[in-house]
Amino acid sequence: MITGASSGFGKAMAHRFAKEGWSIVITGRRKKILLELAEELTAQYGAEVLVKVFDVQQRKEVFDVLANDEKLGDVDVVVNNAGLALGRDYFDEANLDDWETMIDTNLKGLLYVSKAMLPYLIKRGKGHIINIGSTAGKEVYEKGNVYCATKTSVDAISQAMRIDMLRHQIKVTAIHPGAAETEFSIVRFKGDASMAKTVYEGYQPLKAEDVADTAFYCANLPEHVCINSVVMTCTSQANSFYLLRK
Ligand code: NDP
Ligand code: 8X3
Repeated sequence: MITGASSGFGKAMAHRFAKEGWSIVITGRRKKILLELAEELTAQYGAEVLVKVFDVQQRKEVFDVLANDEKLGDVDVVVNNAGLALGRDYFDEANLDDWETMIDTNLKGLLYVSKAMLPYLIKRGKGHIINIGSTAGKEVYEKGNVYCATKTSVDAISQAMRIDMLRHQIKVTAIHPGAAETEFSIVRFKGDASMAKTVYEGYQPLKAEDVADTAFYCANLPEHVCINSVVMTCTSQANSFYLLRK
């Protein structure tokens, strides 16, 4: 099951897993896009695809859609990918609503989805949670304040989950990508596509497919192997601070 499958990393993961014969559950808020994607995946790969539409911020909605659904009983891997940045502003100038949306989506949404899905994995005594963090959770940068805080939290929660899930033998992996060209910056800059484009100028950023490949690799290791954490950047980026533009 992949959250945020209507775009970017999640969509690329849906393609990667479906192509390799996995049955998948794709989720997000944009129903039309998800239904079209499901059709495409079935037509292209013959994949079995279930669509679940919900907003990860809405606690009741998440549990209403995900809990007690026998169709979700055999989910092996949950990828907590849905997330966003909103704005790039100094702390004192940033918008409180943006902050709340990032916290509610990137942190609380991940907690709700995990809590709703874990009973299925625990019942089967195996499974895998893959959380998408960010290099923004590894080094905090100027005007990144609350986005960086949510991704630092994803890192901490992933470590905590791995410890608490040990007794259930459930794997927890955190993948922390650097700059990747998806809808991410268009969302961050609230539809300003030219501003978003400048983020990726002068270098080759990661592609969504690169992150999908990594998630696929982590999800396909032998039962006794768990990749705990991956930090991945394009070759032109070393970390949040160092990016080589030509
Ligand atoms: P995109 O904007 O392309 O995709 C984001 C996905 O998240 C969409 O499918 C969107 O679906 C979903 N989403 C957002 N808010 C909600 C919500 N409230 N409820 C349900 N789904 C939601 O961005 P990316 O693919 O780049 O981002 C995916 C993840 O990767 C995010 O967590 C992001 O923070 C992280 N990341 C991104 C990097 C980048 O440079 N691109 C680098 C490092 C990490 P819908 O709108 O249909 O709800
Ligand atoms: C997204 C990468 O560098 O915009 O998490 O924070 S960055």
